[in-house]
Order: sequence, then C-alpha cells, then structure tokens
Amino acid sequence: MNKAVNRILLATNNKGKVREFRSLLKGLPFELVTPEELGITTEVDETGKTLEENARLKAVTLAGESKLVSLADDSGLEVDALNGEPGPLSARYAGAGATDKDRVNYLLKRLHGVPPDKRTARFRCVIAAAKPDGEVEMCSGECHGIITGEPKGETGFGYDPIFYLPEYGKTMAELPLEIKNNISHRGNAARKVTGILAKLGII
Ligand code: ITT
Repeated sequence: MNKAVNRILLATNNKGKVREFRSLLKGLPFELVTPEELGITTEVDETGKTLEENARLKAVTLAGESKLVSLADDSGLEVDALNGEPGPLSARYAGAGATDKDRVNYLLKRLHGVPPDKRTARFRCVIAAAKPDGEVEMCSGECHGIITGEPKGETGFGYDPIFYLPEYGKTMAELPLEIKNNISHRGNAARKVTGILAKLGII
C-alpha cells in the first residue's frame, strides 16, 4: 500500500459529519484526515442539482487537490409536505450565514399549521469516494422520521433536534452518537464504504 492510500481525506468542513465518520469508519485500515488538518481551505461551490452531483463534485475536487483518496458526503432533509425541500439546499435553506438554529426555525415556520401525520420526512446521505485521478464510486443511505413542532435535544447537529423517530420516542438530537450512527442515513451509507473502496481497488 503506498502512502497516498494510507490516508483518506474526509472531504467536509462540517464538524458534526467528521465526528460521525470518525466513529463509523474506525474499522477501516486508514488514517482519516480532514481538509483543516492538511491546511486545505477550499470551499467547493455546490452547483449540482442533486446530492449525487454535489457529493461527486466535492470528492473529485478535494482528491485532486490533496492527492489523497477522498470521501465526500452530501446530505439533506426531504420533507414530504414541502415537496422534498430543502433537499440539496439543506445547508443553505435559511440563506448565507445562517446557523443550524436559524435553519431549524425557518423550516418550522414553513411547516406551521401542518398536522403531525403530514410531517413525514427523510434524511438522505450520498457518499462519493474519489481517487486523485478522478475515478469515483458512490453509495447512499436513508433514515425516516417526522418533523416535530419544536426542537428538543442537544446531540448531533443540523436538523437533528426536530427529527423525531417514533420507534425511539425521541428526536435524533436526544440520542447518543452510537445510536444515531446505527440508524442514521449517514450510518446506513457509511456501512457501504468498504464496498465502494473495494470497487476503486483501494482495499
Ligand atoms: P460539507 O459540504 O463541507 O460536507 P455541509 O454542512 O455544507 O458540509 P451539506 O452540503 O451536505 O454539508 O449539507 C447538509 C446539510 O443537511 C447540513 O448542513 C445539515 O443542515 C443537514 N444535515 C445533513 N446531515 C444531517 C444530520 O445527520 N443531522 C441533521 N442535519 C443534517
């Protein structure tokens, strides 16, 4: 195994994702590094219309720049009553410079008056693995839940405080990381990462 393959770049600037991936991928025979640790400050413009396009864009750009095999995650929340919004726009839903809290409040406002049985939603995560030469493989995962009327819980990130899981009687932000990873969109996608790295000939 050469040095370029001993390390894998987690091509994200989202600290919540990094925390989850470090736990989910700890069995892989690679050192996981972040752009920040390598001094890479590139912000990839997410110009794609789908999670797949944006995951590919982030992975290929960062793999080319770092010369390391790179894993990128593009994820989002799809709310049925909003025709699948915010979807790929999840990070930018309340405008530039908004915080997780702003996005949660904006989404709750959009859903004002929608009854509980019509507040169904899913998180989707697409992971792209790219080699520095641009070859890419992808996998994905989902997690289904209901958007609550008010935020609850402190763990996780993003929309977790309003994503209610009926089977646990809790929001995603009330669950410890290990349980979130067992059931989440990111967990379900991450369990397929070994398969896509094998397709790329990395393991
Ligand atoms: P990178 O592009 O640097 O990875 P990002 O936060 O911009 O970071 P995305 O473009 O994939 O990532 O946006 C996904 C958004 O969807 C994220 O900012 C959250 O608001 C939301 N999201 C994704 N996964 C989530 C999760 O597990 N729990 C709660 N919200 C999540």
